[in-house]
Amino acid sequence: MKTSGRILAAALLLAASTSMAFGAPSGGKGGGGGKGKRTTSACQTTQVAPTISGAPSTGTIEGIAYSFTPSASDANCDALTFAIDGKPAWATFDSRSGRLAGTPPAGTAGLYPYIVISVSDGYRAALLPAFSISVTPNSVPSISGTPGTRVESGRSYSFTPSASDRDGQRLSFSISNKPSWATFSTSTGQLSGTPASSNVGTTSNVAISVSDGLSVATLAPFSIEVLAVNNAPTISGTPPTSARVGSGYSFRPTASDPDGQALTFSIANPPAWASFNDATGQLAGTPPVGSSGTYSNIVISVSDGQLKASLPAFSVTVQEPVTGTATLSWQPPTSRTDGSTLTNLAGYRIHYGTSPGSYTQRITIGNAGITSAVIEGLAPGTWYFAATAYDTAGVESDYSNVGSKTIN
Ligand SMILES: [Ca+2]
Ligand SMILES: [Ca+2]
Ligand SMILES: [Ca+2]
Repeated sequence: MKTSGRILAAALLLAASTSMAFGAPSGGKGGGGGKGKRTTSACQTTQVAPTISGAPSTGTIEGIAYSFTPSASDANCDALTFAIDGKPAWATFDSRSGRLAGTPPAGTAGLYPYIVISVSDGYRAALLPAFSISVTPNSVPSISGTPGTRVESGRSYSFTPSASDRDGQRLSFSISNKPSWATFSTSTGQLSGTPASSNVGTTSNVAISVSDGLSVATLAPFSIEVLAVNNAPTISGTPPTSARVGSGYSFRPTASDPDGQALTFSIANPPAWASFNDATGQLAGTPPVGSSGTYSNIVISVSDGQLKASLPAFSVTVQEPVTGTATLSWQPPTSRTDGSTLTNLAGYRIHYGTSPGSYTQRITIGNAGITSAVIEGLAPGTWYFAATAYDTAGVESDYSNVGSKTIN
């Protein structure tokens, strides 16, 4: 390559010196042998050599395109053809335009000297001074970054490496072992996506590489673990806010966990008279005598072992038991249903209950001379009362009219 460059350059120099030594040929010969010569009045008839000029770049980098096209003209409008000596093997040369172009591949770094581009009009040649192209080695691109290695399902993940190339070459990215839930940009190297709960697990040996077209650099392989998201349990329910001494109190919240985890319950500020079941969340008990008052800031919570949910704080007010009394009075019967006189009246029975005609309670008054009674200990509600009379033979009358009283 270099040797042949020297020979051709010398030959062309000889041709040039010949032209200079002997001067231009006579006008009679002008255009006689010129192939494709244009015969316009603007073209000079006295044959002269073509001219060539241009300043070729003298350096490039492996992988970086090189191009040079000289300027050439001929005053006689002769068709011009170009030639080159010392052409680098990685370049091509166009004899019609004189363009030298190519991209030196990896491994071609070095000096390409004695490149001579010439132009000929078929009679004479002109040439550019010999030049060299220095091809410098490609720099491997660099890639860096610290990718995230864990992501919760349902959350977005994104990682973009930093990459650069000292030679300014266009960079492209590639990936191996890409997670199925992620997408990858070959232009930016970004790995991104949102894993679903079905993607829970680990993808190992994820490797992102960058290439400048000649050399590849790879980021240290990493793993991405998709973690199952734990959702908080839920708890609901409306606890009764009042209780009564001697009456049972009970509340059990409704709770569940979206992930199906086992739940445990806890309570803050439980009333002393109640017990709490940490497996069911039930708060239950009977306020004893003397426990009336307000029990505040009771908080029932549920936990899945990690996350907790609580009901709003509530209070339970324990009230004294309410009982009422009813005072009944009646008039003793004096006759039987057949009209005969009643002579052996023995006593009365008071029947009562919370629905008329259906009496669950009964008291017997075994003295015909008593005509009134006070019934105590009646719980809140409406009570209905009726009286009967009975004689010494045990014969009992029908119910009297019904009286009622509402205990608040
Ligand atoms: Ca010419
Ligand atoms: Ca490079
Ligand atoms: Ca959970």
